[in-house]
Amino acid sequence: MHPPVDPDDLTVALEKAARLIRQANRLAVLTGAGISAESGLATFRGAGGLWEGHAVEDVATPMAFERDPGLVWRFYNARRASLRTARPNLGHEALVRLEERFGDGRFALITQNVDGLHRAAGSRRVLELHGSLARVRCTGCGIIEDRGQEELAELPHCTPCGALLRPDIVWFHEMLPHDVWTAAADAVAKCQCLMVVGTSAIVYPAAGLIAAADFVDARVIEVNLERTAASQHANVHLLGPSGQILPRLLRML
Ligand code: BV8
Ligand code: ZN
Repeated sequence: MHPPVDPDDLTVALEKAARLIRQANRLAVLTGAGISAESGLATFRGAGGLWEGHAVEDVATPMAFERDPGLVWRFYNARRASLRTARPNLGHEALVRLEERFGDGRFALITQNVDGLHRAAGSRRVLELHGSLARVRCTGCGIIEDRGQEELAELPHCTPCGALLRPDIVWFHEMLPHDVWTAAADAVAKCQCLMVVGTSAIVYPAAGLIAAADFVDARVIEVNLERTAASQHANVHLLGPSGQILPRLLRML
């Protein structure tokens, strides 16, 4: 159970967070699986980090795909299927309003999530550090296709070249897409405020963006149900579900 939150403490913290955001010329936001929890999507550590008894870190790797592509595709096809009923929640929508408020060039939405819900909510520019469940990549010719929510075969193959397709997702032990990572690191280096929403801040290099914000003296706001590895860098901790916290914070700006 989460510690009871004193409503007065939360109001004070929200007022401080709203002040930090108003004072920022550039705002960056880093999201994790927690922002999609209220859309009904499982988080990674929430289920003890397990899927069908497998640690995610053991399924989401190139070695697992090499060893048993059918198991890995079962994992991803199950998550693709859960997207068909998932809708963006009020937390995603609040970040769309925030992007509109700051305008291009002064706002960066960086996500570790692969569920596409930020784009579905209407966020115009989303830096997807870990790829996307909607996209597949050919292990032969390298072609990348957006297959949306289409149901894929158990072992999907490339039409042009016949090779096995893989999810266009960054697995553990894999490098993040260079252009996306560079844009994210640059946005954090230039921001005056970083809001960290719904992440346990365990996975690197994404989690490293939080210390990087601290390093450039940006103010850090954390939105989470509990304290995390990010909390040591946070100037303000907004304890509660992001689907409730973010719309309330937006109304105070
Ligand atoms: C790299 C795609 C190096 C997959 C993901 C040992 C061995 C091997 C590697 C490593 C190692 N030690 C460290 C590493 C590096 C490794 C890593 O960081 N491992 C971790 C586990 C320690 N990182 C990598 O491997 C990265 N690559 O390092 O390459 C390299 C170097 C040179 C040359 C070649 C390679 C690649 C990392 C990317 C992995 N892919 N995703 C998929 O999705 O299937 S990461 C995966 O975890 C997801 O993207 C997810 O987003 C991410 C982080 O998890 P969170 O989003 O934080 O989710 P979590 O469940 O943990 O937390 C949810 C939070 O929300 C909680 O705090 C909860 O309280 C909160 N919450 C819940 N509900 C709500 C809420 N908050 C608010 N409101 C709510 N309603
Ligand atoms: Zn191909």
